[in-house]
Formats: sequence, structure tokens, C-alpha cells
Amino acid sequence: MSKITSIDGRILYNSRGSDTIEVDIISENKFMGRVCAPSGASVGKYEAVSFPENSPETGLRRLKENAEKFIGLESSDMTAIYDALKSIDPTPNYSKIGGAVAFAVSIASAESASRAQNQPLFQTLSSKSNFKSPFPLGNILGGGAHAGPGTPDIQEILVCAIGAKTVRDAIKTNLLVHKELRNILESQDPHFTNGRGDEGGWAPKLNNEKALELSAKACENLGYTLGQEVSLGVDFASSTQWNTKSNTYEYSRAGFENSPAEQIEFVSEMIKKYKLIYAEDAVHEEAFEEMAELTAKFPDTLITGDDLTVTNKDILANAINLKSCNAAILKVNQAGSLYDAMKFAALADHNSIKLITSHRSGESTDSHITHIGLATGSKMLKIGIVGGERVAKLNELLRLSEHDLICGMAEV
Ligand code: 2PG
Ligand code: MG
Repeated sequence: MSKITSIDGRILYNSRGSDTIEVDIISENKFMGRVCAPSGASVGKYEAVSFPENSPETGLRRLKENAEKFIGLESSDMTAIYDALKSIDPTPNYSKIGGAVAFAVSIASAESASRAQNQPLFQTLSSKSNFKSPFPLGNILGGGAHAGPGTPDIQEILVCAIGAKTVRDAIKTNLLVHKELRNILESQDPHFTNGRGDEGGWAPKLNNEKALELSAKACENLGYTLGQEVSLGVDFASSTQWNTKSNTYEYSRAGFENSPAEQIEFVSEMIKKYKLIYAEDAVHEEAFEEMAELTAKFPDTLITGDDLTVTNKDILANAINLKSCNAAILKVNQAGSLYDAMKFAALADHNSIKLITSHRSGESTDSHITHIGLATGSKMLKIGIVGGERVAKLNELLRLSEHDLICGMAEV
């Protein structure tokens, strides 16, 4: 038992240099949980609002004004923390206090509890007696909302070392592919600056198709066969391209438009040609039926909802009903609190929807999501590839792989 004795917060900066909120929760006057909230660039329409009135200061002020509501609560009691948050902000999308506050308070409280229990956070969050390491899913090439003009319209090309037997091998392989891709990009374009997008993937001047072709070449140059040692994935982040007026997907950088039917064709060709193991938000965030078409067509690919399901259990229930996906992204800040996210995870698990716990493009150097990925039985951890804020999470996965309760890699 460890009761919360203090709660405080401050404005800090995220990896994009934008303001964000960090919260400290102390229980029994000595066990501190400290969490800094991330934020997205391609934000789903139905996710929790990051900051009320777009102001981190307002979110922080509202938290401080209501600090007393948390004092005396049991730090491990996720429901009590959720209830306290809801008593301040009963809106469904945390528009009064902000998802950043809900994220930081709920995870900091759990971290404080884990320190009081003298165990790692993942163990505090799950009563399981054995855990599997999720596979790191690394962004090797960025475009869309994560990189500038000239880069591909699609947001992320990802690599996953599905043949790896250990976390170390999995991370090493992803890094090798990332490095080999740089060599290829340099040889293709003597003016390539080695510029990177928000999550560490290269940001070259290339169209979608060429970007995938070179990513596949990087794997092959290293002697890997796609679908064996490594697989590629794509986050299409299709809501970025979707134009609700013309009802088309506008690929403005590549200079073409897709009707909804053409989009399915476009995605299907890529899945087949590059044996994609992973396709996220392949159609826009409200196209549940088109997602279902892809899910039926590609049972061996993780047809994944991100903006589609926004870590919202009611929306996931609808997606399950319509068979819109076989996998879903879990981002705690989309849901708001850890309690909301764990409910989402339980529903996914119950319905055999594979979970991928994910970072945001604007991150802190925290590594709590690595623990959350383990605790939720996530198959993959989408936590980037290089850059301090990404490597912090990968390194935590390596440290945790030494723990007695973690045996082997997840089954994807
Ligand atoms: C995504 C995420 C993370 P953002 O779309 O999956 O990669 O990006 O945080 O910008 O929403
Ligand atoms: Mg996404």
C-alpha cells in the first residue's frame, strides 16, 4: 500500500522542441513516478485532446488547482486515479484537462506504485507470471506529416526483424537495415543530406514506390529474404491524404489521386509486392468497411488501426464487429489515461486483435511505453529506430529482456 502524498508538474519540451507536460507523483513521501507526455503530428479525429484550448499551461494549471483530489489515493489503484481525473474532466476526450495530463498523471502514479512495490513497472501493470518481448518495429524511412516536401506521401516505412530470436538481434537487425538504406540513398543521390524525419527514419526525396523499392533493397543487400529474417511494414496514415470534399486520397507529392477503390488496389499491390507484414491506416480513419475488405484479403498481414481505432474501446468494439482490423495500435495518450488504454487492451486481447504499443512522433526520453507494451502482451513495439528519445525505449527493452519473468519473443 502506498498512498499519494504529493503531485506536481511542469512544462518541458518534447523531441520536436514543442511544449509538453511532465508530472511528478510521490507516494509515502518517497516513491516518485515521473512522466512526460508525448504528442502526435498525424492526430486521429477521435483521439483525446492533448491540451485544453491548445494550451499546455491551461492543462497544467487545472491539474495543480485540483491536486488535492489525488492526495491520499492508492498509487496502484488505476481506477481511483481515473475517477479523480474524470471528476475534474468528465468530457469523453479529456478536452478540459487534456490527454497529456491524463497520460502523465496515470502513468506516473503507476510508476510510483511500482517503486513502492520494488518491482519494474510492467510487473505492477500485469498479474501475469511470464511475459514475451514484443518485436521492435522501426521506422526506416519517413514521409507524410513526419518529413518535409519531396519525401514520400506515405508516412512511414518500417522494418521488423521477425526471424530474430532475441531482443538484441531484433534491434541490431533493424539498425543494420537502417544503415544499409542510408548507403543506398547516398549512392542513388549524391545530394542526399542524411536528413531524417521525426522518428529517425531517413527523409529522402523519393516517391512512394521508389522508397519501398530501396527499403526492400536494403534488406536484400544484407542477405535477408523479405518475410523470413525481416519484413517491411507501412504506416499509410491515409487520413492525411483523404479529402472529404472530393472523396479521394490526394497524393500531392507524387501527383495523383486515388478513389476509395483505387486506394485498396494501391495498398494491395504494395502488400503483395513487398510481402508487407504490417499495414497501418491503409484507408482513412472512418473507412471501417474498406479496412474490413483488406483484413479479409490479407490474413497474414497485420491490418492495423491507428487513427481508425484511436485506442478507444467503443470504436474498437465497432471495428471488431465489422472485422475492420486484425491488429490495433495502443497509444495511451490517444485514450487519455492508462486506465482507458488498459480497457482497450483487454478488449483487443479478448477478441484476438494483436496489439502494437506505439510512441508518438513528438516524444520524451521516457521509456514507460516499453513496460506498457510488455504488460499488454503487445506483439510489436513501434518505438522508432535512432535518436535519443527512440533509443531510450529500445534500450529499456534490452534491459528488461534480462528479467527472469520475460521469456523469449512474442509470436507475431
Ligand atoms: C503514427 C504516429 C507514430 P503521430 O501515426 O502512428 O508513428 O505518428 O504520433 O504523428 O500520430
Ligand atoms: Mg499511425
